[in-house]
Amino acid sequence: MDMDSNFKEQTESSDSEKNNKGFLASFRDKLVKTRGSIVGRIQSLMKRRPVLDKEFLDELEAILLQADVGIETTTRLLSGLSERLKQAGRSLQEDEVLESLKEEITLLLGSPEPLTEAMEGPTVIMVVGVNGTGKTTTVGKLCHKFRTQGSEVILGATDTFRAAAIDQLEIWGKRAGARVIRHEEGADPAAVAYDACQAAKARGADYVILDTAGRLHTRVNLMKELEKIKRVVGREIPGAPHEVLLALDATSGQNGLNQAKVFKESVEVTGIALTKLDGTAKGGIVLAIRDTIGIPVKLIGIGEGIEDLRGFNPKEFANAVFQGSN
Ligand SMILES: Nc1nc2c(ncn2[C@@H]2O[C@H](COP(=O)(O)OP(=O)(O)OP(=O)(O)O)[C@@H](O)[C@H]2O)c(=O)[nH]1
Ligand SMILES: [Mg+2]
Repeated sequence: MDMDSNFKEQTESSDSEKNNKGFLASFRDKLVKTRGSIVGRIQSLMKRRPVLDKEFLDELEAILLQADVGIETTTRLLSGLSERLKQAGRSLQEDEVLESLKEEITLLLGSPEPLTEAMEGPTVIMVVGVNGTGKTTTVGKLCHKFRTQGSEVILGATDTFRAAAIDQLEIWGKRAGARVIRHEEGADPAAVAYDACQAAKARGADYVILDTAGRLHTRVNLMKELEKIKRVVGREIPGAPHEVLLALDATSGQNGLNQAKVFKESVEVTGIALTKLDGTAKGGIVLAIRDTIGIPVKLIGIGEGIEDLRGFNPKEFANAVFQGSN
């Protein structure tokens, strides 16, 4: 099964969300902290000020800034709402406010962006990011997702910096049912990537997912290593890597945005896997990333379990956080 149908499935599930309350409810539960922060506070603001007026916008601004939405994005959201207020020529009521916010947020986040797939041969996905952001976990979850769709996956243990990293990937490979290509600790990561591509071609695998190191002696070394892996896989498989996913910890706020800028400049990140969204009361980073960095959020991690990965769907996200406002 190809990757398009994988993500189409998720998009469809959001389109038919009325028939899919269970899925959305569990999604909302996972996002309870995000909601507790932005939406909980917006809802309590609306109870106090049930109309969208100037004072409402001032208070909303403070809430968004505190939730890591960032100044640029907050300004854009507020000007969108002010515009609506002007056009209406009157104060807006609670349901109109919610609807407007949902629409503005969906607009800001754009359309869902599926993972890019190879025209033919295996699709190569590199997962990059600083240490501890959730790279290996994301690789494991993504592998499981593909496996449950009947795809053949090869994992590459290109984080050779620590032996434990290789073993950790091996465990995920066993859980998800995928072969792990590994070398010794300290081996050349590009050689592991090369072998993973060879193995994928030999077995006719659908995907190669590479787990990369988050920490090296210096950032320059790390970026050089990632560039070398990219070059090597590009020689082995046309168009590879098809995705360079940056694992970004949703709890890292402004720091996360800075990481995204650095990685974007060095290794041409094609998408963000935003991890630990379940563990933050500041989900505003979702809005800030898209708006200020311009890289689409493609996946979100909402827990430590193998199933806790979703394709990111802006409309679904807006609906989930604005619970009860369909
Ligand atoms: N709650 C929660 N925890 C997560 C999520 N994703 C990863 N984690 C946890 O974050 C920790 C670090 O995850 P790893 O996958 O090892 O991170 P990494 O980027 O590979 O780390 P290094 O290889 O050391 O750079 C682990 O305890 C994971 O269980 C998520 O979406 N939600
Ligand atoms: Mg790791």
